[in-house]
Amino acid sequence: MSADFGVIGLAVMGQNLALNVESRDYTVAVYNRTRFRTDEFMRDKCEGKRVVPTHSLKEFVEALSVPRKMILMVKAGPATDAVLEQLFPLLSSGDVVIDGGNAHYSDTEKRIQQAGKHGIHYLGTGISGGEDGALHGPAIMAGGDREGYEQVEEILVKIAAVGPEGPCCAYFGPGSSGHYVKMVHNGIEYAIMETIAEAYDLMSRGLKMTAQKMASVFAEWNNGDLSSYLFEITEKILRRVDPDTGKPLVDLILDRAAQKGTGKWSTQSALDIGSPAPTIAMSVFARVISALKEERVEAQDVLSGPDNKISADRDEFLRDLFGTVKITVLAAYAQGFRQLQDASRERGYNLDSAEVARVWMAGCIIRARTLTQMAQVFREEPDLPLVFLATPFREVWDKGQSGLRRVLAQAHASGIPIPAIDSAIDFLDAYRSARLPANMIQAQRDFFGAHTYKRIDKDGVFHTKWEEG
Ligand code: NBP
Repeated sequence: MSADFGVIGLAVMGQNLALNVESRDYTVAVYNRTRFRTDEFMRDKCEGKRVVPTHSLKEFVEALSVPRKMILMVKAGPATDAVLEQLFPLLSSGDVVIDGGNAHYSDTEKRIQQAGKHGIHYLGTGISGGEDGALHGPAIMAGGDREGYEQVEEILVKIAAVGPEGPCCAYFGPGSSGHYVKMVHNGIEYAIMETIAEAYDLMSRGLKMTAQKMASVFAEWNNGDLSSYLFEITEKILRRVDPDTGKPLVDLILDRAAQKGTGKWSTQSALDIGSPAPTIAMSVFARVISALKEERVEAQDVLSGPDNKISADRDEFLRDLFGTVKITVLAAYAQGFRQLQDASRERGYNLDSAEVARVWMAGCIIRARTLTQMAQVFREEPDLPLVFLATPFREVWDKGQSGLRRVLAQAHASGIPIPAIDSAIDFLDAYRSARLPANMIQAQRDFFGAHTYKRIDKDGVFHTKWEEG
């Protein structure tokens, strides 16, 4: 049987994506480095399905109809290089290779060049939605070879999630644009997760609320303006009780979060291109600090601080917190979209922000109701530098900022850390400041390094001998 499509890598994402493609009436060839995984997949999940198991890359390539179309769902980095090194010589000019892993965009650029030497169409493609999304419909962010995309578009569109504005799949532009969009998606994901964690901390440690009560708050928020996947799962997490202890399961989970790959890369790239993404960056650093568990435990007895109790009226505080969380989540999206625009200019991606918002509306981890409004805003003003400047989002700021400032004061007075929330207000207060203290920084730079400065009252470049006269 000649297969329409191939999947390389049968861990959680590859298996589910293969089943998704098969369910749309395609025959799928599959290959995994470790044979056992392929055999197990065939035995447990593929009975009666049009899935062709193969046990070598040569066999895999021969099982595909020409021009061959395939997706790699293997670990990003050296594992992907190892597969491609063996795969490219087996392929023919005109074949299409989609890298669906979370590759670093610079690796994607390099691989596009390598594929080009073999006449292969290479698509660096972000796939978001985790296990469930891969099976039922992920968000698909493709980039790279346009001709290649046209050959696989039908399949990708069919397997994608369907959002309020159609299938969540798009070709974003040349080079590594698809993987770059996915990377920033994950940066935003980090920031929203951190914001939720901070709100949970304020309610839990600050207001001493039970998990069930907090779940009800998240349910209410999820029914309103914050309606989104991450808020939905937070309610479910808070309601889960550990059968062994009868305690909320979340309370029993070690407070140490991993950070690697895309969230970190998103921040590194923001720094490289000079794009302001502090809320995303602080979310990465929050995970870095969380990993210092042993040090934190020791420091608790060394460094004094308040008792974490928030003594505000609970209902008023929760009302303020709702506005605070809305602004912080919006700051994460605002910074992410801004980074995409900056990167698009810098790297020639030619990204369409409205289309990015549309693809993120369903299937992916940061799907949220607010993205429909964001797509609309970007359609009206494609080069809008910051979503807060558009009326619906400016109103979120206008309505929520006094409450945010109260939450901030209470959190700091109680000693509960809120790095994402803090960074959001600092970012917005800086962005709306016509004059910032960078004049002092320029003076200092000129003082110790003769870096020169410009003046606000006359043209030219100036240097002062600060120690003289
Ligand atoms: P993993 O990222 O855990 O990768 C496991 C797969 O890579 C297995 O098939 C493994 O084969 C293969 N592999 C490795 Br490791 N080294 C290899 C090598 N040297 N040669 C050939 N194959 C090798 O799997 P995943 O969680 O399914 O994710 C797949 C991709 O999708 C990753 O790039 C990931 O970042 C991305 N992604 C994951 C998610 C998610 O929710 N998990 C979401 C979105 C994107 P083996 O069985 O022989 O070890």
